[in-house]
Amino acid sequence: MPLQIIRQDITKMNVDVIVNAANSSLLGGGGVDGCIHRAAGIELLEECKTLGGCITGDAKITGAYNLPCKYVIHAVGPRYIDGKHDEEALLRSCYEKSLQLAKKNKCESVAFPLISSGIYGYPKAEALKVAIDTISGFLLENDMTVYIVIFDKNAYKISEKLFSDIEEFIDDNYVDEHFCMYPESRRMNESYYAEEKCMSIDMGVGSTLFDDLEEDLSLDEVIDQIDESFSEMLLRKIDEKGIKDSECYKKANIDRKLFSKIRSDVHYKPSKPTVIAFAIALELSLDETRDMLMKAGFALSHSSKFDLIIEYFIRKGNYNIFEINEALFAFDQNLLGA
Ligand code: AR6
Repeated sequence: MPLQIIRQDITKMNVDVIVNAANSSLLGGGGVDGCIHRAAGIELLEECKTLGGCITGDAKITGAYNLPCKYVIHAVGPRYIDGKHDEEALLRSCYEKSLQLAKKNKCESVAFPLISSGIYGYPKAEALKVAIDTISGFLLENDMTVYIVIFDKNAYKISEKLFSDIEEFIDDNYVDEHFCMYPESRRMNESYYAEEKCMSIDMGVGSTLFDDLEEDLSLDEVIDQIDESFSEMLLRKIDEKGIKDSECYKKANIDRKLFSKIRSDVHYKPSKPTVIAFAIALELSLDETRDMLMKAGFALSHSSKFDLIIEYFIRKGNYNIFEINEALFAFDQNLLGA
């Protein structure tokens, strides 16, 4: 998955390069800067002393010494004043300059902390948005695996409004499902039957699918009637939407190698998050998404928070995979992508 949000101590990341949220002296400090210098050892400070500092919004690269990565990029984020002092542009510039430096040094994987969101006071949700926007823009043009490392999960939240909307949607639908478990209430709830019918088609386990097959066919003949596979459906949808393969897998946050595998193997068995990632990239409706999931043997269920969050976004017509991943992360769910 090209962009991942994870919870980790950045000094433990096994990537080509980690990014430090430094200050313009580049001579160390508190927060993640302190952690990185402590873990790297004194040689890092010695090298930093030779760099002559760095201006806000810019970045410089050094070796990584005792850290498991190969390099450290020291980016200097802005101090947050009131949002009217170029803070956003300077923060974007930190990510852009760092990614360009990583690319120039042939790094294939990079881990970022949420620059400026600690001692420098940038509101965490906004800092995360800037990080996601800038990195995903870069990934549309470049192949790289980028991690946003969130140290203290409780310290950041997606917007309160989005969080409570999703929570409400989950609550309402969990309640429906629970309510419908009892026969008397099932009779009162017609929408449940609509859903249940749909689910049995989705799962491919009800009688519905097999009703279409003639009873006197041999097993070979039945197997000959095999439906379009997941891979075939994906390629067909890409053609129908008139988009390029690369546009599709990048929007799906799926890397090129995995996409090539799927393209070349008509019977490729994807994971559920991979199918959903493609459904989101192709902006499929809920029915089309269910159809694509069924091709890979999956369904969308109201008994799963993950599924409900996906359904929430599709119903809202919001197909921004990075925003969906932010929400999944906030609700402790697996993220979309490979
Ligand atoms: N791994 C990942 N993220 C971390 C870690 C860690 N080990 N430790 C902290 N964070 P900050 P800034 C998160 O304050 O706001 C220094 O003194 C932290 O939760 O490190 O850019 C420099 O020398 C927060 O979300 O950096 C500068 O003077 C994020 O990293 C100044 O602080 C950034 O917090 C820079 O302030």
